[in-house]
Amino acid sequence: MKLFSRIFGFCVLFGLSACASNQDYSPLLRAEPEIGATLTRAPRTLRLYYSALPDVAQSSLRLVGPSGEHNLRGLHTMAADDLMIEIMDPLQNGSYTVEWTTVVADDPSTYSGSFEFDVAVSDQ
Ligand SMILES: [Cu+2]
Repeated sequence: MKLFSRIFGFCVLFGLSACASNQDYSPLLRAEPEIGATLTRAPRTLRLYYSALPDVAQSSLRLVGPSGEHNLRGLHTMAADDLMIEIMDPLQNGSYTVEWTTVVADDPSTYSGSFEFDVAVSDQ
């Protein structure tokens, strides 16, 4: 709510339409795999940590790699302000993009974003 009132104040000052299309705030704090990391072992799960507890029912994750979109299963929270999901098919070497959408705590906004990591397993 503190954040909401700050954004609201900003909107009143600079105009609602400009503010609505220019939302720089992201509740994503960090992730496993780490944002921008190069991994020498392929990950089996994705875990994203937010500034408050995500609503799983209003959240989604996608993982897109060199061979397209991967199958993910069982989106849940470990109740540590996180979202977690299992990667069903093995990841080959290459660059991967995680796309996320979520709603956190009692903040009415839907947030989304993406980040990348690389897989570089030496025996592949
Ligand atoms: Cu879990």
